[in-house]
Amino acid sequence: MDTTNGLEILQHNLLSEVKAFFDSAPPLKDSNEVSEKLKEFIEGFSTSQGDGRAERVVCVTSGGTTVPLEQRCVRYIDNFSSGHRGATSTEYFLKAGYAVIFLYRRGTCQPFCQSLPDDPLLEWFEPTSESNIQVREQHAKAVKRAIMKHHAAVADGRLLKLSFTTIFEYLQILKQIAMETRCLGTHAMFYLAAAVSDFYKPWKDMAEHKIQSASGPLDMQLSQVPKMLSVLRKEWAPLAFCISFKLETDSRILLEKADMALKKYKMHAVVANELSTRKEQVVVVTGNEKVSVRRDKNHPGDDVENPLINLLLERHSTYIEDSDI
Ligand code: 9Z3
Repeated sequence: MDTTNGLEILQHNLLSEVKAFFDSAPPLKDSNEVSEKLKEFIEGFSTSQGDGRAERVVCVTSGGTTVPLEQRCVRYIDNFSSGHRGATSTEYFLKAGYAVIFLYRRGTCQPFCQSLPDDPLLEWFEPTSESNIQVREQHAKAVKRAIMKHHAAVADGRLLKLSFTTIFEYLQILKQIAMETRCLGTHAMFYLAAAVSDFYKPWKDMAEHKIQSASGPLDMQLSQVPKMLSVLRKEWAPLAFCISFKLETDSRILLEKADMALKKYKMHAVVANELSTRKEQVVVVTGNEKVSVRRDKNHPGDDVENPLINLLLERHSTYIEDSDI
């Protein structure tokens, strides 16, 4: 078997696995609505804005996917991701003039909510009369700021939020986004910060009802989730600028694994982060550099996402310029 032939077979196998994944996944409940929202959102950015160029649109994925263990799901496998990275990055992308499709796990961090009070929601407010309420004075500034910024981004048509819970929903919506943003060519970016399950139980092999404990210890085999990053790059959005994340808990293997992911999935950049230091420091790995990016500790409240997004914006600009030649 020569190398070209070998690669073709691998690619063919991957595409069959991907097809099997989507064919057997439970259909997305609001697929048409998602599609309509995407079309409407992207319409304004794909056409000429004076200079005949598309505007820049980034899809930020955020939070972790769940893996249901039963069709009428009682139990599922989850992961730690809080969605902080995705939500904070969204704010910086918006600030830089990008339009953002924020694909997030329900219940995880949202853009502009970082400085909101930790108190339970109902304790932010107090009644002023029988029928009126107001935000408590100590929270008023933070709440007003968050609401105004969020409202401005959505009302300007620059922020579209789509939610997922399961691995099935996540990949189906990601595919829809990729297909809809193809018209933006190199001006589209994928910033894949969501923590995506590597293993899953195919829908057709899943128990319909709650797994019974009376049957003794549970021995369950999980299948590997097909490597969608490859498919995203090659099939769904071949011109988009794609950034994936590599997470490890062992810093000794992190950069090597990020390098492997860069080459294997043909990403434009891989952001390497270690679980315990992920809010302080990341390393951006590209074909010819490894740039360490740190949070500026001299500026309280500054996040590592600030310098990270600045660096990626520059790389995206270079990518667009180089592709225009
Ligand atoms: C990341 O590495 C993100 O930076 C974090 C952010 C999930 C660590 P938080 O949501 O954390 O702010 O709490 N995301 C990607 C993780 C991932 O699943 N990567 C896959 C891999 O490592 C490739 S898609 O194999």
